[in-house]
Amino acid sequence: MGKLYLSVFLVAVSIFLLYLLGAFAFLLLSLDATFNANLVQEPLESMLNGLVNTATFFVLVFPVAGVAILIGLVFFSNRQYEDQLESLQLTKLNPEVCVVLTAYDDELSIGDVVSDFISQDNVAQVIVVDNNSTDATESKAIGAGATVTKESKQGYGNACIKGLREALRTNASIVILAEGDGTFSGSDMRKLIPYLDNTHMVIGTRTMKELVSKKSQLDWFYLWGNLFLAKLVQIKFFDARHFGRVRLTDVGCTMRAIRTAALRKIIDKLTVGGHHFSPHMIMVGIKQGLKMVEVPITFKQRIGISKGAGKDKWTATKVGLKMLWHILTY
Ligand SMILES: Nc1nc2c(ncn2[C@@H]2O[C@H](COP(=O)(O)OP(=O)(O)O)[C@@H](O)[C@H]2O)c(=O)[nH]1
Ligand SMILES: [Mg+2]
Repeated sequence: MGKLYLSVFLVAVSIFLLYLLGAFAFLLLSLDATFNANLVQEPLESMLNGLVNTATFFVLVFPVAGVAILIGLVFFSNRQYEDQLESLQLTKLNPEVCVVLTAYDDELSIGDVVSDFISQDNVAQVIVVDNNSTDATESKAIGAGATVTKESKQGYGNACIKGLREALRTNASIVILAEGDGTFSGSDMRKLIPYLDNTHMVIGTRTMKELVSKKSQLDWFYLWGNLFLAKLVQIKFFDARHFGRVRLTDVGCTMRAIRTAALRKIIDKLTVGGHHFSPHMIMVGIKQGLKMVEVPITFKQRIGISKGAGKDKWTATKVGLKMLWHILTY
């Protein structure tokens, strides 16, 4: 069904683009015709008139066809629509939370980040995944009260998967995933967790101007790139009524909350070890039928040196292209 939606949607988008092209041509030709009205010879004038008529056809017929298709899509989607709102309320009032933090040579930040997350309500354990750090990441994390687990397979995704697996061995009913680089705030857990009452996973989005530090790595390049990829995921899992089964604006935000039971359902299907893990986890979740929403969270300046997309524009482009390919082929 997803494929059908996608095809129909792509046809509708193509029609709309053709319409824009037609409208543009119409505009150009009308201007041209007016401008040249007194100068041109008759044959040229009649040719222009013919073109203007063709353009009028484009302008009138395509929007009507486009709107008709979209109405049909929404109608069809409405008929397929089942009530999504079901209460998934957590059984316990104060559910136990396990926090997973990724870390790769993050000695400058990891201590403070662990202290920040560990001091939040209901946090039973903070697990730091040390991905072959050569600095004092491990000792700083332990010093601040975290449990450190090692992942020898290099890569951001490998680190995330290892941490999520470890979290499943605890008694927690909620798992929070975040980075140990100081960009995320423990207090944002309070923004994510309430939505787990009605969903299985809550993904952070770092796109709100009011919540993102100007000194953070998110300049226009990252924001627009993320937005583009996020909309692509949305289109891939299209739903005409809500414009996608999940509304997304960010595909690179590590911070997210997931119910342990839902995590158990997807853990063996998480296979991406690289930096394109974030959209991978979202798509695996959607495919497995997890309900999810995106919620705005804060994003601060990174402490220490970025080894991922935040390193430079070239690295960001490479990560973006990997994400693009993965989204298209998943
Ligand atoms: N780049 C990278 N990051 C890793 C790796 N293993 C774990 N990480 C952690 O994954 C997170 C993302 O990396 P980071 O350097 O912050 O990239 P950025 O968020 O794109 O700037 C950080 O918490 C890293 O410490 C790895 O092999 N490569
Ligand atoms: Mg980071």
